Amino acid sequence: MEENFYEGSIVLLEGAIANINAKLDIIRKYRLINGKQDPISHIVSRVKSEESMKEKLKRKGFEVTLENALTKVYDAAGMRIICNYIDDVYEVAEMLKHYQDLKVVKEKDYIKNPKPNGYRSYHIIFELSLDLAGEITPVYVEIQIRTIAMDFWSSLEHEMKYKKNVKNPELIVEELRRCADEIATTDLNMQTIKKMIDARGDDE
Ligand code: 0O2
Repeated sequence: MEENFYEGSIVLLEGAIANINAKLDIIRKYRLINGKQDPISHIVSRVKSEESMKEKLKRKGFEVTLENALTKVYDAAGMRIICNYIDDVYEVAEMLKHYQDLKVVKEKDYIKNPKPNGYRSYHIIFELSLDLAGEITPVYVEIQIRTIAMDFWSSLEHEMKYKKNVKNPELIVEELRRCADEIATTDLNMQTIKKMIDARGDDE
């Protein structure tokens, strides 16, 4: 289905995701052989479905065209990097920013500035200069970096948003907001405990 809408550009979108996945794979392995901890728990990626892309283009007031999907909306290619700890989120963001072929187009820190509903995540839109045998082609990739807990929350909230005829929506929104705050506190506590464990190891 996606192939029809994105036409040949699907190769660029999938290629951009594969390129960034390969970069991360090398760093993760290199860190491990050098005795450093892996800041990433797991990575999920996708090319935005045709239906979801068309909906987003309309929502943002753009004409539904392939050109607009590739240049006006930046998440046709999307990756989600899930980390154990909050510090890891920022470390991964910095790691990616060091690549010369990745240019930051937009950055949003919804961890320091959560959305009113409680959504927390670190978003970066990169423009990847994809080298096609000397022909440099820019491709946008949206990378969302968040903790396991933030990701768990986000999945449930996303599920609610897209479900029709939900009973007690106000109560659910309020409960989700409460859980988001609890999760934020737990993330901070887990980070502190982790630091305490690592500091003890250094003394020995
Ligand atoms: P989907 O269906 O998940 O793909 P803007 O920069 O504001 O012009 P945009 O793209 O709305 O444009 O930026 P934003 O706010 O950074 O959101 C990008 C993506 O982050 C969304 O894509 C969601 O995947 C995720 N996101 C943002 N806010 C929320 C939220 O409140 N709850 C959840 N669960 N996810 C959120 P899409 O295409 O909107 O949605």
